[in-house]
Amino acid sequence: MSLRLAAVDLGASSGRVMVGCVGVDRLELTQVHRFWNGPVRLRDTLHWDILGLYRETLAGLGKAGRLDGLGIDSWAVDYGLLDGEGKLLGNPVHYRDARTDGVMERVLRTVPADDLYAVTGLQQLPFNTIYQLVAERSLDRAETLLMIPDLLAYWLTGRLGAEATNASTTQLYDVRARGWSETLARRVGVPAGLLPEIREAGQMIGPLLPEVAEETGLDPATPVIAVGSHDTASSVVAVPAGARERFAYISSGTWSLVGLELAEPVLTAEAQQANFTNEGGVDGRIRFLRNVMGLWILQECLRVWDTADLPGLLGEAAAAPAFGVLIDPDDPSFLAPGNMPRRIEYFCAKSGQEAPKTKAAVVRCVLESLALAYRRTLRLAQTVADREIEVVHVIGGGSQNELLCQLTADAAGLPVLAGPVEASALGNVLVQARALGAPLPDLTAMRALVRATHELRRYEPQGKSADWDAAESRVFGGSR
Ligand code: LFR
Repeated sequence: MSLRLAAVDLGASSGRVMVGCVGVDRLELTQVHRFWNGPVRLRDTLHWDILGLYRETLAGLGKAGRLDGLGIDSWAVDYGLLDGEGKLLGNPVHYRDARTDGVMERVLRTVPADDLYAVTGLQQLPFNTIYQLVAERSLDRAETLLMIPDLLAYWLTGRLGAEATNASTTQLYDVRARGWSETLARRVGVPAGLLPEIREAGQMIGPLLPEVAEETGLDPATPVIAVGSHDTASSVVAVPAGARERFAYISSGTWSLVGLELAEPVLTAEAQQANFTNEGGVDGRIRFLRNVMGLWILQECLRVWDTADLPGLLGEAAAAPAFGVLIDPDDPSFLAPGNMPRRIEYFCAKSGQEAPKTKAAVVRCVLESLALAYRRTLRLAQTVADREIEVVHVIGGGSQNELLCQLTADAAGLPVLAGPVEASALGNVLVQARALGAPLPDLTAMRALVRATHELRRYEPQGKSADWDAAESRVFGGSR
């Protein structure tokens, strides 16, 4: 028996509808529709184009053919607000928007960081939902908050709910009690009634609304299934790790999410100081990780240079001298969209380095700096969670970047296993398949299926660890 399942995966630059066929020894994905998903700047605000995405989702589902189920995942922290009649109050705002500038600092004056961490275990990022809500203008008219995948699921089914992995990224979710923290919500002025009931990945959301079935040509009984609706949670499902492997992962795309999978959150002062997050994973696992700025800096460079020739630039970057200019990719100046080559120049000026002179040198600088940030984060994860790492799985689009994978292995001093590329869509369909009765009892079985059906590429560490030590103290000094 083989199941046909659609994964709607809304990523940073594009959204896709993929059809997955899942059966015994079978896990195949086909992309049936791809569409643009960049932010829309309207006057001073960066928005989601949510209605356009809904339309494209329907168009993709219309091309999918017969389906046994469908699931939706997207990046975390962003949401839409509904009024009492279930109508959307404006276009959702993109997390890279400037409305949260300075908000985190303001909130922390009344709700101490220690209190927030003790309850939520979340890393401090200025765009966490909690800070977006404090900056929100429509809050007093809102009745319900829906994270983006839950909003689309609501439009497809009419059912409200909050999928747990994505809810866990809001900084309003109690990581140990596994539910909303109404106390925290109240402390920051968010009415607790705004937060809908939690649902777990694997739960049925509901069948399609008649108008959706009509527009897509799908059977109205097709179930929409809750998956790890935070894209990173779905990606981590598809880490092709063996049952007893002591692994770390880097979910590598626009962001690089670097960390470990744990059974329990680590809420120690050390974890908080290192700004590690304890996000909720599928099957109650904890994604103990840190956000590293990721390929975003490179993507923005390509946009500003108006070039699509990444392969050419990577070839030149591979041949460029090692350990030239280095940046801290997590410097806040790299967060908002903009002219990254110029921002790298500013960073260099600030840190007493000569700016890179060619595009290839910029690419080398970005990739080497990312590898350095991975090294530091992996080592911290290992110490703070007291776990040994023997292999690093790199999944997602960045697993295709051979230079970055090799630099990662070199910097970490560990073997890197690269692939699969389409990790979030794979994790999405795997969780659906299990919900529909496929013999995939646990994450180990799902991962074994990914491993059996996808080719992985192995990178062995090369070069001298001392060079990376020197580079690390050059960029980060003795600090964390
Ligand atoms: C990756 C991701 C990260 C999250 C960031 C913002 O796509 O979901 O996990 O921290 O985007 O939502």
